[in-house]
Amino acid sequence: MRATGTALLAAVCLLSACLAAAAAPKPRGSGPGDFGPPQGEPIHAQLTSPPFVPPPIHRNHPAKVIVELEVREVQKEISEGVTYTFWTFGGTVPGSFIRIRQGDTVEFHLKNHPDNKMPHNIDLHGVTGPGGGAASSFTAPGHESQFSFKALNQGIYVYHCATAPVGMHVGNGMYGLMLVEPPEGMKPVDHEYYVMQGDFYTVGRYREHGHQDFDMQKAIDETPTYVVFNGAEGALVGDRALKAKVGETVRLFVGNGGPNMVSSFHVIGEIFDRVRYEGGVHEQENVQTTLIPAGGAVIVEFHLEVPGSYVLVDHSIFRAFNKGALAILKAEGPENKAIYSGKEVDSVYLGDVAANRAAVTEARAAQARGTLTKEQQIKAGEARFTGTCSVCHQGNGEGLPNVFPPLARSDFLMADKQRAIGIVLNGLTGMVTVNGSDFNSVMPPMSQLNDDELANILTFVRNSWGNSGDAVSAEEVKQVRASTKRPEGAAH
Ligand code: HEC
Ligand SMILES: [Cu+2]
Repeated sequence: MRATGTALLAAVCLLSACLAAAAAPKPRGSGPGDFGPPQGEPIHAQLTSPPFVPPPIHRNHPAKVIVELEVREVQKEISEGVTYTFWTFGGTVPGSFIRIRQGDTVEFHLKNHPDNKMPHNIDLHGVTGPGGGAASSFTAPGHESQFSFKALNQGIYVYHCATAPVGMHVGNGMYGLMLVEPPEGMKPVDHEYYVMQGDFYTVGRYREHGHQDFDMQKAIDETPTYVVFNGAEGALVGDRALKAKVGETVRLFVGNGGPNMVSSFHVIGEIFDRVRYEGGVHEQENVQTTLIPAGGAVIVEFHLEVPGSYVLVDHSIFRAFNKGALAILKAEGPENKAIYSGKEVDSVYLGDVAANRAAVTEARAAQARGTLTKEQQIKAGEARFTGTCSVCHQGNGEGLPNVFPPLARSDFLMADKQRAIGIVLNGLTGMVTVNGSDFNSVMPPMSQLNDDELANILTFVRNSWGNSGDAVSAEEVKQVRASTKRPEGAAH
């Protein structure tokens, strides 16, 4: 009985879906579209590196489009002072953006640079055919493969390497996006940008300096060290932030390379006017957070009403603040107090991500050379103090009466260097007396900071606002970390 009821219900639903589909005009370019053989001279596709997107296509006929993509294995920074060997399509993570028109015939050339160590291939999700091109494009270092396909379906499609071990090739950054425009083109907007999330697995901890290798076990366990946009923590902040002006419309092509994580993509302070979820032709409106599966992509559009920093995050929020999944879109222009009263979001949300990276970079380079000075540590420490400690102890180190003790001219802080290191690593609870006032509150352990960060922060704190003391070295922090116990649940 039950089964019959379900079947009946399904039949009714199917029927109503059919009716609805018949009533609604089908968007042009939806469904497979073969508009005949390519016309005119072959066109060489203009590919772009992220976050840029090739210009819109103004063509009213199908063409033969030649795409040349070169695989390169490159060493780059994944985070400040942390290098990683990325395997890339075109030298960047994500790979070069490909833009074609529905019905185009693509002659695809995959080149594997002779300096590379690995064979590679490409599976384009926008290709109709076995493996999305994978079998036809297997290419050894120093070789080139060629295959052709007709782009039957419009949409935004992920491409990725599919050479075994597939997870490792994808996990090293081998993915990108291909846009197949509908024949009538896309609605013009003021800015189009290309953003793609990916998760990375390194042997060392988050922000552990030096060169880091791929960690297969972490990848299998799906415990990423980094989750980032465009291949590196901070790839789209500061000078490299996406830019727009108040009054303009922005279209983001957002992909998720994975290999493992699903993205809860959100822009802090914006509402997506339109989302082509899953990259399909249907639009959802007024969306706060959109899900992007691994190996999937979306197109989001919004209009900028007020100036400020809009923060792109994976709203699985530890990834944003502790693994790097954070980017900035900076909108400039006049305030509109009727819509928003104003005040920067930067200090509220960004913390040490907005830190003065130059100071941090300089200190790290000096340390590598063995010439790190106290002054360099102070500058780098100040950058990290902001947003890490300042939320409680305040930017001027004065704390808040009865709640957060002062660090400025703190007798307690300056009395014992080892103890101060231990407090930051392991937290502090119970009664403390600072400059004659009692505090009985809780400071959480901050052991997620690495030895250099902690050493620089404490060097800054012990030499600011009237304090003066010697420098704290990363070695000292390392020793305290090894010889003390952190509370249950704290980072190591
Ligand atoms: C979430 C709030 C919070 C954050 C963030 C925080 N602290 Fe604290 N801190 C406290 C509280 C509360 C106490 C006092 C704990 C108690 O009453 O036992 C304290 C105590 C201290 C003390 C000892 C007392 C003093 O004033 O000398 C030091 C040193 C200190 N913190 C340094 C830091 C540093 C450095 C950072 C950043 C790495 C930091 N704290 C981040 C809340 C915080
Ligand atoms: Cu590969």
